[in-house]
Amino acid sequence: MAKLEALLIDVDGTLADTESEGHRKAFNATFEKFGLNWHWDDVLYGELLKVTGGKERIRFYLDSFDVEEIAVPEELSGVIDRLHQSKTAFYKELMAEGRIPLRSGVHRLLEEARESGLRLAIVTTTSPGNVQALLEKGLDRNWASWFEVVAAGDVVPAKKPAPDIYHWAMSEMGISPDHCLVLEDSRNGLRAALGAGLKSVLITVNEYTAEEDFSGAAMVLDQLGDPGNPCRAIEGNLAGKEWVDVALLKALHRRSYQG
Ligand code: XBP
Ligand code: MG
Repeated sequence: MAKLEALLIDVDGTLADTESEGHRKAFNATFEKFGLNWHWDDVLYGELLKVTGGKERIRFYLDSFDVEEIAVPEELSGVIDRLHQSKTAFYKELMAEGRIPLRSGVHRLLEEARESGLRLAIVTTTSPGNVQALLEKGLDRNWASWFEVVAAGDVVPAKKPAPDIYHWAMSEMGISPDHCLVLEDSRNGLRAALGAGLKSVLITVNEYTAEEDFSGAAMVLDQLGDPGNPCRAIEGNLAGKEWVDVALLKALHRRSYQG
């Protein structure tokens, strides 16, 4: 039976609740800067989050809602790219203010995982610069040394729920799915992981994903938890545990691959 060797970790919604107060605000600041009468409120943004990738999300919005044409078809990609570059700049400014902390248990579990010798990788749809902006505040300036691989954004042609980004990360690490456990927050992330042959996926839901279908996940929790701030099992049995630690991850991984 394969041993747990690596954690493959999603970013937005998993490491931190970045979507509403981070990405969504950065998109709205960009629309205002470009003089567009678009505004993504929380409810609309929850719908738009069904599409991963900021550029893809803008195009989905254009295709799905009756909004003013912003460019002729042959120029649309270039305009979307410029909007997204501006959005990413705004997002980095918001992250630099350090107002979006890591979710409960994230820092503790990552430290424990490193100390126990587990290999760590970031596997995210967001842009690489956004990972740095979040983690140099949330962890420390040496945040990159915590992770063997940072698989992010456009490094693959198809974003989650496509499995590409998980395949890419495992290929870079030279590791097979049965030695890995995934931390995710969304059905898109779960589908991407399962599609890449990763059978051990721990979900921590958030405001946008709490009602999604997580069939196939090893366990679904409200958060990773900390001593004094217990997590709650939505699907699965914590057997009295009040926070996620490496021992629990190893038990989940064993159960996922016991067959
Ligand atoms: C979440 C996403 C990203 C962010 C926006 O990624 O889908 O698109 O919403 O970031 P994950 P960008 O949950 O995989 O971390 O605008 O840089 O795409
Ligand atoms: Mg996510």
